[in-house]
Amino acid sequence: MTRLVLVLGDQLTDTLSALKAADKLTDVVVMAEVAEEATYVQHHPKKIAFIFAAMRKFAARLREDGWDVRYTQLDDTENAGSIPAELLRRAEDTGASEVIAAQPGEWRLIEALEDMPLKLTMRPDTRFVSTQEEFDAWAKGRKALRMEYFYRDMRRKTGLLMDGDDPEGGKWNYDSENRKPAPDDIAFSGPMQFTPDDTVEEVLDLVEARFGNSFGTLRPFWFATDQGQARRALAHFITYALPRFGDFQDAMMNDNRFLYHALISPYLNVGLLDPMEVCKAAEEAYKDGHAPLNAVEGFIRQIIGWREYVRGIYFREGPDYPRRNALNHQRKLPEFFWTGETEMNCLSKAITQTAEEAYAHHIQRLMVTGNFALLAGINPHEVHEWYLRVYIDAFEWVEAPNTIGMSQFADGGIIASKPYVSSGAYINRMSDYCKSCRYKVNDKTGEDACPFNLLYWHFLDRHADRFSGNNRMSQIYANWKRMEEDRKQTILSEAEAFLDGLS
Ligand code: FAD
Ligand code: DLZ
Ligand code: SF4
Repeated sequence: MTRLVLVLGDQLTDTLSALKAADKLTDVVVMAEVAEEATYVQHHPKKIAFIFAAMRKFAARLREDGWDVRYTQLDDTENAGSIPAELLRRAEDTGASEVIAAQPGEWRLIEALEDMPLKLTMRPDTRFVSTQEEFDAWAKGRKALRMEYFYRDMRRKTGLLMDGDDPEGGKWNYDSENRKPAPDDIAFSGPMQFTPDDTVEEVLDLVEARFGNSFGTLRPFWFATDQGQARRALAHFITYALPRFGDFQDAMMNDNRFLYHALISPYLNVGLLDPMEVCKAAEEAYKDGHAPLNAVEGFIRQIIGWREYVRGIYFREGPDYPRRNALNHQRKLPEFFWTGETEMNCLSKAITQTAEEAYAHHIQRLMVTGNFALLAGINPHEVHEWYLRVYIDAFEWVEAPNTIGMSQFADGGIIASKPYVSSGAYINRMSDYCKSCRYKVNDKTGEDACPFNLLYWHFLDRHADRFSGNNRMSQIYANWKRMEEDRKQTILSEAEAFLDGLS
């Protein structure tokens, strides 16, 4: 009896558990470009183009491999508009009554599949280092779910950078060596870029016609869209950027959008690269003496540490996680998040880059846009939707814990032991943004004061009940307490005036 094998736009992997459980001779693969997935948030056009192009190429690859693939393009007249509706249509065509799927990366879609009037076999998504059972067992009974301890277990499990039972070099974590400020120039020309082939061009035309008015520019489009290209992009990063990845991991520059970052998150997240393949390539570079330990450990930690950890949190916490708002922040997202038109240079640069590239690196996301949204008290759900829309690598399982948890403290401290907030001083230390800003980063009050300086104290003051008892924040609160009352009032009233101006 024919069964339907669902392959979603972020499940483009030969070894997908759904494909492994199916029979090439009798089962039918279903892939569909559907309006519901393309519009549940108004994605960046580059993200839609990337996914559709990669889906079309993967479907061709499956066909070459002997699979019967029923592929629906967005403009097909029979397109039923959603994944469940497409499955029902294909079930009618083929007489199938059973669907095999690998677990989707979003509760919304898991629930939609479970509601279908077809028998569903949902297999775990095995494209990760850790299983959910492993993560839940690790988390059970712990007072605090700190990533660092989970990461050490993943190092032991994978054997990556291990010297017997001990971490390579004697330390688990070399983060303290990875905080160098922006250098004068960067000796890396950026990620490998690919000229669109016919498949990509066709998709770009479709996306331009259907989603051309969404936030963000579609062209130029240079992302890898198949496994071969993604592997070349990875090799390019390992050769030319990994050796300095660690040193400048947290730096930001006006005139360099990528620094030494890998830009492989879209490829990992849709399944064109495998996390262990990536980490082994990095480990190899260390063993060959090509890249230093601080760079390779830092890079591997992001993938087997943070990436796996946030996924574990997303599925452990449940479908309500993106709706959490522990700090009761209610302000609307300022309009400049959609235009980049603000005199705050750091925000203008990060947002303009996001519109043009569908990419910003971690510190831009966390300490510029995220920091501002948290300090200004923006509703975290609006912040979450913004991140889910604008980045090419954004899928809820990875985006929501980073935004709701790490960046906005809206989960009440499950991920972050203290809020990631800073004044302008941090941005000034790690970037050259402040040099060309209309505001003065050293001014704490007055017309030219950097808004981050004002909002920083405003945030701490309005959340003193929650955070003043936090050991890691006691020094900051002591400084605030010591400040003269007049000065405090000036800071708070100037911050209020700035916030009023936002709406
Ligand atoms: P590199 O800096 O070169 O790092 C290498 C790889 O490590 C990345 O490709 C990524 O797979 C992994 N990684 C690094 N940090 C994280 C992290 N915190 N969580 C998970 N994986 C990580 N990442 C996404 O993949 N999708 C998202 O939607 C996403 N949303 C984010 C939202 C916020 C508010 C913040 C603060 C971070 C978010 N991140 C997200 C994490 C991180 O910013 C991106 O993974 C990273 O910028 C991707 O670029 P890169 O490949 O150049 O990364
Ligand atoms: C993000 C996305 C988009 C834009 N379009 C599609 C699509 O048309 N068909 C599809 O199968 N998947 C798409 N995706 C990816 C899904 O939204 C993703 O599988 C879920 O959000 C779960 O991670
Ligand atoms: Fe950003 Fe303030 Fe620096 Fe301007 S002065 S770039 S607003 S941190």
